[in-house]
Amino acid sequence: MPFRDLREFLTLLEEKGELLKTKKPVDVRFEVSSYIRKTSDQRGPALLFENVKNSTMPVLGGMFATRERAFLALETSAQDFVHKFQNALEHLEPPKLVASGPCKEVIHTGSQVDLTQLPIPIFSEKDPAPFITLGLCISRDPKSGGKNTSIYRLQVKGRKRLGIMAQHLVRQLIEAEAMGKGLPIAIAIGTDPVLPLATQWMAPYGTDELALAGALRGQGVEVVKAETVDLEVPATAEIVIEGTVLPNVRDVEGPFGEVSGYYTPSNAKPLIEVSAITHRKNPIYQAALTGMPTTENHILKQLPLEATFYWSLKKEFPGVTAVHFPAAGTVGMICVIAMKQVYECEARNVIATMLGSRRNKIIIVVDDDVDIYDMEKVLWAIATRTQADEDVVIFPRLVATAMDPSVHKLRVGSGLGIDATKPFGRPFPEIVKVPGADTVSLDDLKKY
Ligand SMILES: Cc1cc2nc3c(=O)[nH]c(=O)nc-3n(C[C@H](O)[C@H](O)[C@H](O)COP(=O)(O)O)c2cc1C
Ligand SMILES: [Mn+2]
Repeated sequence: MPFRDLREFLTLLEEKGELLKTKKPVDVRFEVSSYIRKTSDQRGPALLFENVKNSTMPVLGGMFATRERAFLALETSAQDFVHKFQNALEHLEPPKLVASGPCKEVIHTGSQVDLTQLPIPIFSEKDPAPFITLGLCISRDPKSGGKNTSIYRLQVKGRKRLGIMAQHLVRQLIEAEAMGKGLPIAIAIGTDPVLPLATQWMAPYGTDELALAGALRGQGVEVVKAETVDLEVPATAEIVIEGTVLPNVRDVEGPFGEVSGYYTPSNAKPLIEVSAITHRKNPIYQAALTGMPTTENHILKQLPLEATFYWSLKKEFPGVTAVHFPAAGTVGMICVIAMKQVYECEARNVIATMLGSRRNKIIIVVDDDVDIYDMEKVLWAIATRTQADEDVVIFPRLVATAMDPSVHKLRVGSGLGIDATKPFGRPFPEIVKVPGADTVSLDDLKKY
């Protein structure tokens, strides 16, 4: 059964010891983020702050900070999640319009609209303002009507103003501007946990990410009409912010502590004028930390990205058994691939294919006997199975990610491939094994 809302998922997390509720008074300026930082670094529980200074709303943070919690959200496992994504892609399930929902229990419009009433954290030292970091931004192409749902950071700029740094939504905005209009937007915060994960699928422009969410949950996402814009929003969201991205306005946004582990500089970005805030009774504000890996921002991206590349590589190279984008590589700058080589040099073809994609900075290919989710084992494979003169490939001058601070020119970088598979077709030493180590448990010893 899919989760109806965020609250059902929190109940599950609590049962599993994966949620820590606290009444410690906390400040939204750095204090909430300091605890999310701590639990992320310790792979600790999600945190629910029930006593936030100057606010009646609790703040949730760190919910997606571990892969295990993301698997719980998707009701899947480390073995099955790639299949779950593929199956969902083949059976998209559009949202279902319903008459009303809990997100309408309280409605603020006009002069009642005040973003500063929400307990939005200031996360990192150089962030100039509070940022909404887990808002699902829903919008529509003004020409085709095609919907888009994605997570974009939103900088609070006053009671009714938000800055936005967006991708697909900007294409829609440019269409709207050409028609002399603004772009209506609705931002859902605190939803069924499948929704944020679904938005991280690298869907082609024009694909409704909410339909993928519906397929992943096995039931269309229930949506209700927004109050002040012609859009539909998830019915069980904790909080919904409605507004318009203003046409032909760009305003300074940032800096912001980003997924690269560095601040990205301030820049001119679009501006949202907020027209309504609706919420459930006693709403929970959901925050997500972004910054030095690992954060929930990294985990949210990781699973959809791994599933996407697993299937695209698998088509060409059936020997590929797993794809991992480690958080340390910011989920994009390092990709580790496990495979059973069928032909000599096949790992190098995989490297060449990956260097031709947009995730092309450092590609490491290992044999399928290496646990690619354990970077110690990956380093061991590099140490013991590569010779630099034969197994390293450097490809100069490729499109780089905008998040790479080491480039000389923005978005121009180079690619590195490391073939850390064993020499093909030659005898190679056997791996040392301790009989029984896979099956014993230290709990056996506690019984005596
Ligand atoms: C917590 C979080 C925050 C994000 N913030 C931004 C952002 O501010 N701007 C952006 O362009 N992408 C951001 N992303 C990445 C996009 O959500 C992601 O690339 C998405 O697939 C893009 O969707 P789109 O292609 O529909 O634009 C963020 C992702 C997460 C998980
Ligand atoms: Mn999109």
